[in-house]
Amino acid sequence: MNIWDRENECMPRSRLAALQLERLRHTVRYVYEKVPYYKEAFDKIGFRPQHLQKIEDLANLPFLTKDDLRDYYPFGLFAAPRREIVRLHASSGTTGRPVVVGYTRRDMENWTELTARMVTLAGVTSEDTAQIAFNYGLFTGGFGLHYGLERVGAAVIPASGGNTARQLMLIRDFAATVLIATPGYALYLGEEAEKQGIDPAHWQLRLGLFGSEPWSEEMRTEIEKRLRITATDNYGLTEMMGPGVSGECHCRAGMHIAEDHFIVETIDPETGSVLPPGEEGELVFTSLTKEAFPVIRFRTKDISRLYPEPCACGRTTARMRRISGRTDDMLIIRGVNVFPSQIESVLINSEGIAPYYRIDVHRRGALDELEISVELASSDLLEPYFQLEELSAAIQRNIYATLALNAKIRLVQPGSLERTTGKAQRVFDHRRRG
Ligand code: DLL
Repeated sequence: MNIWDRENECMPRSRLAALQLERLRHTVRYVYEKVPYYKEAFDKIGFRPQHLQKIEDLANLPFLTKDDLRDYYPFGLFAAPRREIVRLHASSGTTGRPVVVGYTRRDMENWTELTARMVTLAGVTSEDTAQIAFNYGLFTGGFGLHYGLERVGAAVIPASGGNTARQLMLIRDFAATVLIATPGYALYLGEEAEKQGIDPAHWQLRLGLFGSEPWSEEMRTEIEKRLRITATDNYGLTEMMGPGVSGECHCRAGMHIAEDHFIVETIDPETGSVLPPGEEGELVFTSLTKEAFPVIRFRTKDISRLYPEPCACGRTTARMRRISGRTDDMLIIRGVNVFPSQIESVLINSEGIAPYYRIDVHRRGALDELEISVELASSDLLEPYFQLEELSAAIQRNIYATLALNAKIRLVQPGSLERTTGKAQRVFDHRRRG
């Protein structure tokens, strides 16, 4: 088994903790000196960098939120001067200003190392040909993975996002062995291949590295079946650098976090208090080595849980469970907390429907209404009415069994729900204003 950086990925946890503390103390001093936002925030609570004596002291520091980042658009939180910045990226953001992040030369070097580590975790080697179907641009996915894959020695196909017919052609003609995409787009590629009568069994493709949006275990099985590959999960976010923050190894028992570069806490999203390891909560990240855009206690809104115990692969870095949803994706419907991923799991397990759906929530009078649009797998089913009735009743029963909620099920024609090449939007909450 290939480990990219044995020294840093397999060190005893006591040594890792010492390294984290040393780097954290440096980072706290660094931001206090270089970024007025942090100086002000620390001064407000009477905190001085020398007060940080142990890692747990981090819990005394204030959180950084996405709104804070937007307030300092574009460069207000940068710690390095312009002449040291060699790259800028930004997260698109669905509303308002994007979040802009910068990288020094050393940040770029670390990012490359961490994405190289992450693709090695998933099983990529210099023998592979890797097709990147993420957008190359301000989004971190394309460029981020590009450099890591190159460092590992894989042959990179920078296909970028979109143009599905060309993606399929490249996979076949350039004999790609690894596909890098969002899980939703990977599924769509499988669907298109089938439509065009292409059998992925004739491809060389063996491995997928998917991330950037939430997906379920059931979705993984579906992608593996359609594309005839092993599908792995990896996680990252622009604020922390992009992809390369964590990824699955061949054990596929959670994503290994690059803990020598980041400290992750899980907090109760309601109260903000730190939870013991193993409990589900919102992930909060602190960077330990970043120069241009260091970040202390960034609230991700992503829900997961940490596993600090060593993995069967030999790495000692803690793992995080797949993201079950985001705090801002969680719907409260008639008092019941609903994550779209729970609905996805039910749908993908149902026979006769395709793994595409759309969730709409309306308020009718005082009552919330949950409507789920689901695509039929094939148009053959459009014929017998009683079969459709039965199918939607079965889905409704299964949703009820999982969520204790009655949902209205709308069966729609194959191919009628929107496909995206990037991150998918599947939830539309019409109760929200603005
Ligand atoms: O999506 C970085 C990335 C690119 C990760 C390519 C992996 C692969 P942002 O656009 O800033 O950055 O979006 C970050 O996407 O807070 C999560 O909500 C979500 N996300 C990212 N990876 C996963 C994943 C990139 N594996 C936001 N599972 C994060 C679930 C994910 N959600």
